[in-house]
Amino acid sequence: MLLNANYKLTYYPVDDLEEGTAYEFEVVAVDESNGESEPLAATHSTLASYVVSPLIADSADQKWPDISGDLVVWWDERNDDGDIYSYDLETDSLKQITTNASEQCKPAVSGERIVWTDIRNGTMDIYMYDPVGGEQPICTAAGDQDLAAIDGDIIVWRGWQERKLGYIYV
Ligand SMILES: [Ca+2]
Ligand SMILES: [Ca+2]
Repeated sequence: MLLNANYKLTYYPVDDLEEGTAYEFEVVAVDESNGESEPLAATHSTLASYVVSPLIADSADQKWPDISGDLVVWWDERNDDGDIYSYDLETDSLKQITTNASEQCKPAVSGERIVWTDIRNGTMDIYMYDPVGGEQPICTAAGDQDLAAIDGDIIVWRGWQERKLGYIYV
């Protein structure tokens, strides 16, 4: 996806989808450079038709999903204040990523690497899981760090105390 100063990425929540119903989704670029929202006709791209079906139907709360390839991750409250779970769409396998009793939340995934916000140490920190190295801390600095995102070998997050963004190469 190409983004520059004139464009921004916006997510529109989709409500009231009915299970078993097929929906078509469309990607539309909007030019707001003149203060108006004008769809750019040449950039319309219709995606495949999708049928809505639940991925996880557990009685506890699940939210903050993210996806990379076949791997879906989310925050899951079935055990404590929050754990990170993953679901591999190719192998149909559910996996509990974190087991710590405090809250892990707001996960993001890139490839097989999963990052999240973790409060096990008393402030918000950034942790990561990958199948080779297992669970490891990425940033446990004083103050709060959250909103981690990952793309390949680069992780970024928000540092509240530092009032700036942090990053690390893994
Ligand atoms: Ca937990
Ligand atoms: Ca911290």
